Amino acid sequence: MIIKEINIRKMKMTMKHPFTTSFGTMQEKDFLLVEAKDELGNSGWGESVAFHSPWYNEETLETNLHMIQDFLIPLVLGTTVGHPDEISERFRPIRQNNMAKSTVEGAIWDLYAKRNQLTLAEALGGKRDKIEVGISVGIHENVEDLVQTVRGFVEEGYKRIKVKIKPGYDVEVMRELRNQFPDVPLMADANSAYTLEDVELLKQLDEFNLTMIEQPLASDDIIDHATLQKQMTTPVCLDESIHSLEDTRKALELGSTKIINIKIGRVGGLTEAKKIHDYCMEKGIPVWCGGMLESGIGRAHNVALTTLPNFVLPGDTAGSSRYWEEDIISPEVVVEDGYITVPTAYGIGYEPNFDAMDKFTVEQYRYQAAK
Ligand code: OSB
Ligand code: MG
Repeated sequence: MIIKEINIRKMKMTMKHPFTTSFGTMQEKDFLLVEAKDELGNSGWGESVAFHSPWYNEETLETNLHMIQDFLIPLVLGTTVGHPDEISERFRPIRQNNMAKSTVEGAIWDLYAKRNQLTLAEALGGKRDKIEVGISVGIHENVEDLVQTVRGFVEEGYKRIKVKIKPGYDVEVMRELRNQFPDVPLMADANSAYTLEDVELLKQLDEFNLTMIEQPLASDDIIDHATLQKQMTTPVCLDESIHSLEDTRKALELGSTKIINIKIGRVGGLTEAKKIHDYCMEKGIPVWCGGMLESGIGRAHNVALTTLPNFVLPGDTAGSSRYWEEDIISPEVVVEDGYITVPTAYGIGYEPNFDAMDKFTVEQYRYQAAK
């Protein structure tokens, strides 16, 4: 297929509820969408998961826009693509900027699947027709409010509850949740809020039978996590520290992690995500799909990826209505009894809802291949 046109939309949406992590609170969601079109008029969509400011990783919406416009589009526009796996190879000379790369690559995966009359899940080799869903719960003002929020999600049927923790809001919070919900799969995500000085504190979490603790230590660390894992029985799961298959291999060799959170954007796209999945499967390491508070476009990519067989733990892929009054896809992503039914329409399987999309679009850019 020939990449004939690329469109970028800068989006501004407001989440239904503020979301608080150890870094701060977010409610405005500014992000990019990329649409890629082929010579037959097929169209594929990708979403950048970079945030407005660089608290999760170094990328932002604006650095992504720069990378996409000035470096990535010139590598694909007007060229022939046989298979989307070629894209990450083509982007290899450009260092890092994984979320920017993933946006363009994701649009081309969707385009490829549609052109070949496959669902994105099928194009990736996924087999499941429904996926298990967990939910990530932000830091609350007080534990009573948190318990109430969690109770609501447990009653809705979410298969696993993840709560954000930070120093001063950790052991007692998890103790109370475990008391209230003795049988619910629970986990904690620190978003890098601790150091090895906190080992004694973190070890206290072992009592609560957590499925895992996610990224307790520095966002660029795989050494200290190995030291920590040796002293804790709760499995450590890496999120921020993993950018590639190579990072995964090294972290597993060091014993820094027992579970991997795969985020498509963080690892530079679906091709790399699938490589990490396959490697972990070979090594007997479970993986799950993380979330970045995506709109429906990014969410649809997450759903498709989760159909691969080693996604054996519920992901942070909650339904559209958890985040948005109105999502930008039709139908929206719906969770029923803790499951999302994988769509059967070609590509990402959900149509862009242009009325909604236009409402939330603040800038648009169009690039067409020279004839
Ligand atoms: O660490 O997994 C994370 C949200 C924003 C940035 C980082 C993270 C998160 C979440 C929420 O935990 C995941 C979601 O619901 O999309
Ligand atoms: Mg995380």
